[in-house]
Formats: sequence, C-alpha cells, structure tokens
Amino acid sequence: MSHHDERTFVMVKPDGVQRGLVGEIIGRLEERGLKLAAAKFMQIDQDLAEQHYGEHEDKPFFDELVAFITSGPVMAMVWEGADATRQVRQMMGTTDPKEAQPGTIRGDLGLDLGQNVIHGSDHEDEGANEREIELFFDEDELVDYERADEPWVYEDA
Ligand code: IDP
Ligand code: MG
Repeated sequence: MSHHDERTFVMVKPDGVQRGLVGEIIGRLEERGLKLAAAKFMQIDQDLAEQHYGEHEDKPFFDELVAFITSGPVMAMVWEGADATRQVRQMMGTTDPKEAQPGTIRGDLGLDLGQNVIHGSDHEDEGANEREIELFFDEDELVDYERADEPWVYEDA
C-alpha cells in the first residue's frame, strides 16, 4: 500500500438517496481525486445499524438514529486516497448542516442535524475507517486498481 491508499467508509444516508444526491456526492469525491474502491446500494437492517452506531448507544437520539438509517436504502462505499478519512470529513462539513461551511456537502445540501445526507468514518477515532469497512464489506468486495489520472493527482504516483 502506498500512502495514497488510505481507505475510508462513506455512506449516502437515506435522505440523500431519496433526494437524488447520490450522483452529486459521488461526483464530488471523484473530482477531488479520491478513488472508489467498493460500493453497495443496500438497506441496512436493525442489527447492522446498531453495530454501526454502537458508539452512540447511550445517547438520547440513538433510537431515532437507528430508525432513520434503516428507513430506506443507502449507498455504502469505500473511497481511497491520501489522507482519505480526514479529507472526506472536511468535505462533509460539521455534523449539524446548519453550522457546516458552504462548500461542504452538509453545508451545501442539508439543513437538519438528524438528516445530514452523508456518513464518513471519524478520523479522530483510530481505526474507525477499517472497522466500518469490515462491517459493510467482505475483503473480496474491495477492488484494487489504478485510476488513469493518478499521476496527475499525485506528484509521486
Ligand atoms: P458524524 O456523523 O458527523 O460523525 P456523530 O456525532 O458521529 O456525527 O453522530 C452520528 C449521527 O447522529 C450524526 O450524523 C447525526 O445524523 C446524528 N446526531 C448526532 N447528534 C445528534 C443529536 O443531538 N440529535 C439527533 N441526531 C444526532
Ligand atoms: Mg461519527
């Protein structure tokens, strides 16, 4: 693995799917130079939702959060690139779209804390990216390839 190969888990949430924002969000990540490594259009069941949001199980909004994330299909993905986890978080913007900067996904596309369009692994939670990838994907579902423009994205590619 080169230093361009950090992987992160990203998901367009049910509100993003219902609002037709899957293409917009994939487009932003693609144009940044990040590489799509896996994708699965799926509906999350109760058990997977509780595991995925396990860190929030004691929070007052946990039941609401699990109900929301299981309420419709999501687009679950793995994206790869230099510093991918932190870069995707920056592109997402802060958790509450009302506080998120314009130019970020949440800041441009959302207005409600509970319906904030996108999930991305937390870069401040060590190993969260690999844990979440494992929860949603088998190892053989991750595709290893080079994007044709890599030498034009990374000086040392
Ligand atoms: P993140 O998605 O930016 O990582 P987290 O703190 O991990 O934010 O929270 C997970 C999700 O739970 C958020 O994306 C948001 O949709 C929801 N959430 C967070 N805090 C609240 C709250 O106070 N009320 C309702 N929903 C919340
Ligand atoms: Mg989080």
